[in-house]
Amino acid sequence: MLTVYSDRHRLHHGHAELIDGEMKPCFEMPSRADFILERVRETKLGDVIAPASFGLDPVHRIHDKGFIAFLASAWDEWSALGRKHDALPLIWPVRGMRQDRVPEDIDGKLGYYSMDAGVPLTAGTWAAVSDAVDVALTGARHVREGARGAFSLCRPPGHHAAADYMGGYCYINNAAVAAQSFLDAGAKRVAVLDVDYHHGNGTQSIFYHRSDVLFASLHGDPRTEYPFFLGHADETGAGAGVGYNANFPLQPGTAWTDYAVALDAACARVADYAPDALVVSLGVDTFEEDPISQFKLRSADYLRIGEAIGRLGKPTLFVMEGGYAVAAIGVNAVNVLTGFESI
Ligand code: SP5
Ligand code: ZN
Repeated sequence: MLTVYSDRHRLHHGHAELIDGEMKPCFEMPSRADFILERVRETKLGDVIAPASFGLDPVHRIHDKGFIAFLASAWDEWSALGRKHDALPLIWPVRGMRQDRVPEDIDGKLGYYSMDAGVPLTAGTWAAVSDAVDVALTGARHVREGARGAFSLCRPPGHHAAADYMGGYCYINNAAVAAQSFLDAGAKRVAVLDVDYHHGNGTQSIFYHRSDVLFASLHGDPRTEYPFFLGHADETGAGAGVGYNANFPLQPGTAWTDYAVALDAACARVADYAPDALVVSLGVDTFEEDPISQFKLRSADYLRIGEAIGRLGKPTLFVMEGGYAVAAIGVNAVNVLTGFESI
């Protein structure tokens, strides 16, 4: 299987995130991609290529233009004030506050265009996120041209980013932009299967009113897990999208036996939908040693996940999302891909 990778992910390296009341080094760090790439090479998964450039048109098919312009200029606006640390939001427009006016000040914009403070913006963030979406689009093009599967080694991840906000280490929703690119090239239906530990709130909200994308997600139950405010089982779509959103919230401590039951149910939903293409939001923060998660999957379980996805028999693009047990991230992510290829 082909891997698409850009070294420019490295330009995004946030210094700290707020966790348990402390500013701690970001769990989402450049070495994550290094370990995955190393494992891709070690296992001889296939060629590794650099992304092509697609420009912003495919990004604007999913994201608000004002939001993307904000991402592109935020660091300049921030650093022009003489600020040296990463840009972080500090206020959000919650219930009853105005959502219809975009502030002119950078502190206001950061809050307007974010859902949490887990998205540090640095001098290199825009270069990295704009390359990550090209990585996703290049993988999608390879699948469109006939590959059974491709791996877009995106960093930073994307599934918490919605049309007009960033959050949870995510800036541009790489998987959503890739899914839309299949539709724009003629696919009638695309499924997104999200196996990251956290609910893909961004992807869900982007496609919630649409029937041309099925979103199915397995994740920690939002009653007790981030992102808390989306991801419940009763969220089944709205308007034309009713019936095209499927959430499988799982309890803390979930290990393979229970996970496999939910995975089979999610895969059955994908199979019933009969998509022309499948995008997998591939997070491996379901691992038992993940530092911020509560599931108990083991490395061999990722082979089984890949096999289940392979049995769907669909042209499949894997888009990298989360996974913070850095030393094991390569083995776990590539196990999904080799499991897929073994079918
Ligand atoms: C792409 C992705 O996986 N994003 C995840 C963002 C999670 N951010 C909030 C993490 C809160 C963790 N709380 C657990 C603390 C353990 N001491
Ligand atoms: Zn995650």
